[in-house]
Amino acid sequence: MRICRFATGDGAVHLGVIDGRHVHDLTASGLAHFASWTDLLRASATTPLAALLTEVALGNLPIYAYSELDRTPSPGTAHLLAPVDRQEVWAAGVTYAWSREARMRETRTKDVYVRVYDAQRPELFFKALGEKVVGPNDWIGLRHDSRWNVPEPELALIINPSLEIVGYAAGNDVSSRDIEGENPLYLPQAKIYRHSCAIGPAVTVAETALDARSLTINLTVRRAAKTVFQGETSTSKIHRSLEELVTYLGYNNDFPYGAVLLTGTGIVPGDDFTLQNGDVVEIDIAGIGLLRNSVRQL
Ligand code: DO4
Ligand code: MG
Repeated sequence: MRICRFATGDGAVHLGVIDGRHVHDLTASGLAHFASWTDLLRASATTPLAALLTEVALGNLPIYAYSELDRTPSPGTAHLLAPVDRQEVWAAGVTYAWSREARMRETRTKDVYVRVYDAQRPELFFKALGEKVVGPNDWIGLRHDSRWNVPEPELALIINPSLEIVGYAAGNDVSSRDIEGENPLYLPQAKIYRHSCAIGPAVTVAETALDARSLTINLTVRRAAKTVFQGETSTSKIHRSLEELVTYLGYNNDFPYGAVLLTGTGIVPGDDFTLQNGDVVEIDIAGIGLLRNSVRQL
């Protein structure tokens, strides 16, 4: 069971449930919990998402072809949006051995990465305000002051205000490796800037998803129709439990609109690879969906 957020042709934002090649417009039902993504996440704190979705009579709702929504965002046309509105997006780091090895090569301060991988407390950092997250088919940006940029394909946990994991999506924690590598204190600049976070294409409801700890994640980067990078990992390689990451996120913190937590990258392209203007990045998580974004040099 998958839920998407989309813009209608007149610019309104609606929620929809994906049913094969079609999307039923949940917001058109007039039910208060389908008015916005925040409303739905809040409602899921008392009634499970799957129950909220089965209560609605889909046959009476306006219907869109998924292919009609799955296209480059442009004003005046209906298109998919990131499944995020007011939620803060946080990210975990160095949760896979591949990420730990890559950080140690790029940095002059190697021990911080070794220590955090095995420490009791995970690395968690703020990534984006919900309103700044880009969705499927939008562009992701490359900082003008960086020469070494990579996509980071990550399983995104969709969390409600009660800190329950209610869904999953694909996320891209786009990062500047040279800025982070110069000094770990530069991490926010390596991670947070215009169009540095993409999430989508939709949310798979947790109760109906496959086991989140055995999902295959594929990353493909295309350049002028050629594949210039392809890599694969599995969420089974995450060095911590998903619940542990969420528990630390929630310590002494409140998320009244819910939150998103990216769970770290398990795929890092070779050290001679950097994204370029015009590349296309695809993150495909089996059973969750394919997030495709073009790349733009800022
Ligand atoms: O430690 C810096 C960030 C690492 C990260 O974003 C990741 O492992 O995914
Ligand atoms: Mg990351």
